[in-house]
Amino acid sequence: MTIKKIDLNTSILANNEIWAQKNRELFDTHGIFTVNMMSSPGSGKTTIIEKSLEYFIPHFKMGIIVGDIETTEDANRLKGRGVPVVQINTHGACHLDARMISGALNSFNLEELDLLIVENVGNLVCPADFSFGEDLKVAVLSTPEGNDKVRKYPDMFRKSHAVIINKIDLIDFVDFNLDRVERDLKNLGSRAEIFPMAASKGQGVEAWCQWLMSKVRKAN
Ligand SMILES: Nc1nc2c(ncn2[C@@H]2O[C@H](COP(=O)(O)OP(=O)(O)OP(=O)(O)O)[C@@H](O)[C@H]2O)c(=O)[nH]1
Ligand SMILES: [Mg+2]
Repeated sequence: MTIKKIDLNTSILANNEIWAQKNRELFDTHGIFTVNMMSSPGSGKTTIIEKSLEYFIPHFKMGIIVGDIETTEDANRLKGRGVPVVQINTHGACHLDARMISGALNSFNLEELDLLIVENVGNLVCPADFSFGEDLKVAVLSTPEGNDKVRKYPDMFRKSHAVIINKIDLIDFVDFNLDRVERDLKNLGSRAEIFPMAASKGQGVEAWCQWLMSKVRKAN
């Protein structure tokens, strides 16, 4: 009997790419701009989305998908603002994949969407590998996580079009050096826009929102 060896990683990613392509076609057909927001657990993704809504809502018909292993806590925080929110629970998986997003899209009226923000599961590794057909990847790094993360988890940062440095209000209390992080990003060949932010205080939120809104407008 011959033994067939399957490269599981390659085959999983190739399958994800097929679903991502299907999503991409849907996004293009309906003119939907999509953002994949990624970070470690607790860096501030949901807070950033909460605070960004006031800037986006007057300009775009928005939708939000939030990914977590369990609970609907993030969706509960985001609902009630007139924006449809869908919570995906992965029940153990450490990232969202394109097929999950495809399933969640059934809960939206795609004709009614210009901007879809996806908050990925908190994890600095796997979400970077699983695109869902998005236009932009955004990485969030918060100051208490330490300034070695770009060097230790390069893939997510290398692939991201923007990096939000959140919890900048805590920078004097933690060992974090913004210049070092900017240098590390350059060393990776990153050309990401960098947005220092204190999302919970609303600081730096407008600059990031203006940047994203210009990207959405350029794409249309
Ligand atoms: N000091 C400070 N705290 C913040 C800031 N932004 C968010 N937080 C707090 O950080 C904690 C985590 O924020 P979340 O927005 O839930 O983080 P998240 O990335 O969505 O977390 P997961 O969905 O679990 O991965 C909350 O207690 C926030 O209030 C900030 O700029 N400064
Ligand atoms: Mg969250």
